[in-house]
Amino acid sequence: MSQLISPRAALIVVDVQPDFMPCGALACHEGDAIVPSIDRLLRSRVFRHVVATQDWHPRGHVSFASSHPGRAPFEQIDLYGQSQTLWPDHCVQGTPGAELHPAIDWSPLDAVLRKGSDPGVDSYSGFRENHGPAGARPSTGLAGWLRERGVDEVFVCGLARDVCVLWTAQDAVELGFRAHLPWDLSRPVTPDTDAATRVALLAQGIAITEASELRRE
Ligand code: VGL
Ligand code: ZN
Repeated sequence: MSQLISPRAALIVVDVQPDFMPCGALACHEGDAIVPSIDRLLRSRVFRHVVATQDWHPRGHVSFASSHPGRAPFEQIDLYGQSQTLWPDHCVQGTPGAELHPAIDWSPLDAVLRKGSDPGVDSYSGFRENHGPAGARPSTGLAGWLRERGVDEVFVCGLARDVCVLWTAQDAVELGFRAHLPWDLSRPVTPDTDAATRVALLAQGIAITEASELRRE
């Protein structure tokens, strides 16, 4: 099956950064496997609009276990009345692990959206921060940026499939975009979440596709 990509569709490449590679600070299972395919997809110019997100935390970020004495990575804490996973220190602003992956030619990118830079709030989704002062999650501005360019449909790939890719695709749908997730262009932090991720995506009408199906209209 082949999927024709409309000029109103955008590719969102989420957090393809060295710290999410298998030897990185917050390793994704087989995270390096998607790097050549994403490079090929960008070179193919199948998408008229391409955005990358970049996880970009200050030192001492609230999501780091090291910021909570006595806590270990992958534990959960209560933060603003919601559960927050604590992570190893990762994607610290200005460090090599936080760069956009150097093995990808990023020149087709139209924009890079940095997220997670508020010291006290995590931001998994490219569209909205995880928590807001009065409940509502503050926008990053990405939805407006896409809409002003006429985009009505997004394809979300990158890392991690069970965290930032999932949250970005879910927010896309909630904010009125049609959303697709090319499965082979993402990898999870925790592989045994894959079945639950598929269920969550399909329940929200997010189409699961494969990179080989993407063709220019
Ligand atoms: C991510 C955990 C913490 C991701 C970012 O990119 O999926 N996961 N920060
Ligand atoms: Zn992060």
